[in-house]
Amino acid sequence: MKKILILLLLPIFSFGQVNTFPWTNDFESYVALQDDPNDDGNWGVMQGPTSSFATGPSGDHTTGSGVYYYVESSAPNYPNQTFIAYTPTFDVSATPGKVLSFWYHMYGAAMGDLEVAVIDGNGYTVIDSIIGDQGDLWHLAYYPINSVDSFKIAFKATTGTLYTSDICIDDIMVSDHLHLFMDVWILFLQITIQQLL
Ligand SMILES: [Ca+2]
Ligand SMILES: [Ca+2]
Ligand SMILES: [Ca+2]
Repeated sequence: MKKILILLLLPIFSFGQVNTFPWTNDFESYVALQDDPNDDGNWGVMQGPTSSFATGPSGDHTTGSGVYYYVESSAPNYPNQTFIAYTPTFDVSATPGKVLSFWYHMYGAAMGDLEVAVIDGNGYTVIDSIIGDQGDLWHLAYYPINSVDSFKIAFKATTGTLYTSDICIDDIMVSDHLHLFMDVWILFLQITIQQLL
């Protein structure tokens, strides 16, 4: 009887589900996302510039000297090679509002694209495609998430036609609107103070 009970409870306490928010990954602890084994290669962690000229950031987004997550586009990783990474699964059944936010850096003349998708009970739903050269700076992306029970996020990077297509992300957060608002407000204050000094 005990064994049956444990088996029945297993799906409820599914291992690896995140249910405390905000959940963040700034990659400073080298915690990778989940790799898709059926694509063309793997995302990796990187500190400082990537190995090629005219692509990739000079540093991460968190501090400038920290760690970010990226797809290296140098040979043999172009053209049109696909790299998929997944977040953990988030149990949001008790969370009233959900927001995905992250920072991305997609600099390079031959830049490919970054598809962001939600995987939940309704399947795989693309929520954005960021396409082409975005300049040598980090950009904030944020999306409301409508999933009701649980979901995970897929980051699907596809390299472009040459090696100038490094695709990078940092400071991922799954949160409620309030935490995102606070983070953006703090960032705004930091930028304003830097400009005043
Ligand atoms: Ca892979
Ligand atoms: Ca970082
Ligand atoms: Ca490279």
